[in-house]
Amino acid sequence: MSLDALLAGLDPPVTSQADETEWVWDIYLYLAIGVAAFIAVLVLYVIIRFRRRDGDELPPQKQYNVPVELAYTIIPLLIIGALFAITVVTVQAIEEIDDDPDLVVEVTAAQWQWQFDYPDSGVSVIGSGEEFPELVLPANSSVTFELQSLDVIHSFWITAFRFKRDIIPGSPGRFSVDIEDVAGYYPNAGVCAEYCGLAHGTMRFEVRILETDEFADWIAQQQAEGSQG
Ligand SMILES: [Cu+2]
Repeated sequence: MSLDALLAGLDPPVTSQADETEWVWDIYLYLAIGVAAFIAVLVLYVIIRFRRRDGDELPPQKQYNVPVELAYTIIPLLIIGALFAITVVTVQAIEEIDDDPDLVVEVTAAQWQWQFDYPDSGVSVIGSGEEFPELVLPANSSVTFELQSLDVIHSFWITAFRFKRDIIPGSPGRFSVDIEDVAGYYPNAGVCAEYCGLAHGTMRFEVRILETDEFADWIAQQQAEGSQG
């Protein structure tokens, strides 16, 4: 896990897309640390080396220094160009939609609750009162999420996906992820990340990632409970 994720106490990434996002984030982070350290060293050097001494005149004054100016123009341009290219390539990869995923989950957001529908199996999960709904997903699978809002703008955010997407009423959205071999329970993973009214802060959900056969059992159990009710 990267340094910033460690500091922020985030769940580790659970999708290959999240790994890519975190990889890009780490490049920015460590480059920024490197540049800041380099500048700090230069500033300290100048402060000490050229500090005013008793009786000193001003040091020799120069108007320009072509090699230095070229260096501090070209090097940052190269860095920014590289970051731009890395970002564009990664964003395009992350935005790729899987039209034939292992699982489709329809996410419906409304003030102030989440509903998760599994259209292939007719299963539906919705939160009730104080209880957060649980989004159950199979490990080692591709999942496409279809997002819609019934009222205002919400934002579907699973921190372990390192990804969030606004859900705008009247404008359904989609995104795909490849979930890795990361079966586990992530109780604080799901959040609405767009202020959507009074109870926005309680608009959360839990995430549980199950092994393939456990997921099939869970679906069967939900179907049985659904047909009883
Ligand atoms: Cu919301």
